[in-house]
Amino acid sequence: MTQSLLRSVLPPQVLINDNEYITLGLILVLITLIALAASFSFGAKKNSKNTVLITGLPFAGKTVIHYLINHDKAVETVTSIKENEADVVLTEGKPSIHMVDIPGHERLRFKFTEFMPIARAVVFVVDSATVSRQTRLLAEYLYDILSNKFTQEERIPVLIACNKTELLTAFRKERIQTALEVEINKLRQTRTAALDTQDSEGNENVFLGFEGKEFSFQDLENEVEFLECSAENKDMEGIKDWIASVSS
Ligand SMILES: Nc1nc2c(ncn2[C@@H]2O[C@H](COP(=O)(O)OP(=O)(O)O)[C@@H](O)[C@H]2O)c(=O)[nH]1
Ligand SMILES: [Mg+2]
Repeated sequence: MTQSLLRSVLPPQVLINDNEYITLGLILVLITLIALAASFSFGAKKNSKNTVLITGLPFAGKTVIHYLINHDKAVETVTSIKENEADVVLTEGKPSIHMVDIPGHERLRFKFTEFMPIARAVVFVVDSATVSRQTRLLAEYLYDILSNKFTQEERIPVLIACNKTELLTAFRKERIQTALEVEINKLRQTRTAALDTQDSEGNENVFLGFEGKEFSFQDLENEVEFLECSAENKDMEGIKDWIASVSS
């Protein structure tokens, strides 16, 4: 059966030693080698993931931060409906980093999930002056990022950039951290109590932190760091250093 099939598809000149079995064997070896080579190059690609996502609620300052890092100048911004992307070399002689500014509008927020497979790190920008009014929304968005399959499996580091610190009404990062921990602690109960164990994006509903213990960012397996910055004062060194440190 195999013999006649091979003979019918292959011209006689291709048959090695005029033997279908040797020919078939060699074809299989060749396919295996190609598959191995492909999986190796895929592995290399995975290790060299260089995309950093800039996420956060609308008006947090994502687009200004994106432009400051990529062009060293502030820009007038409009409510973004599409993600801005750019490549930037943060450390001389090091490979460039691909930065994506994900729009924070409710309808578009889940865009970040499309980029998670290629994400090296996530920067979550917070407006330090409006935290008390947005704690719930912030915690919900952050919960989605932290419980994302890729964040969990690949321990993607997350920087919480507390922006607009030059405003007198801005909360310090410690206060923002505590407010978010308290809110995520509440969210954990409702999310895991839901009968449906999958969210709208098909991600498993994950319990963040340890059961029976108040939620703390320290209990997560991936690194979560808090940092203060002000795009208004063009103070971006902390964010740049953090991105460079998790990308090398
Ligand atoms: N006071 C102050 N305003 C800022 C700062 N960063 C951004 N903004 C302003 O916040 C608004 C929203 O910024 P934008 O980058 O468009 O936010 P996005 O929606 O997260 O992309 C704009 O008016 C910015 O000028 C900051 O550090 N301090
Ligand atoms: Mg924007």
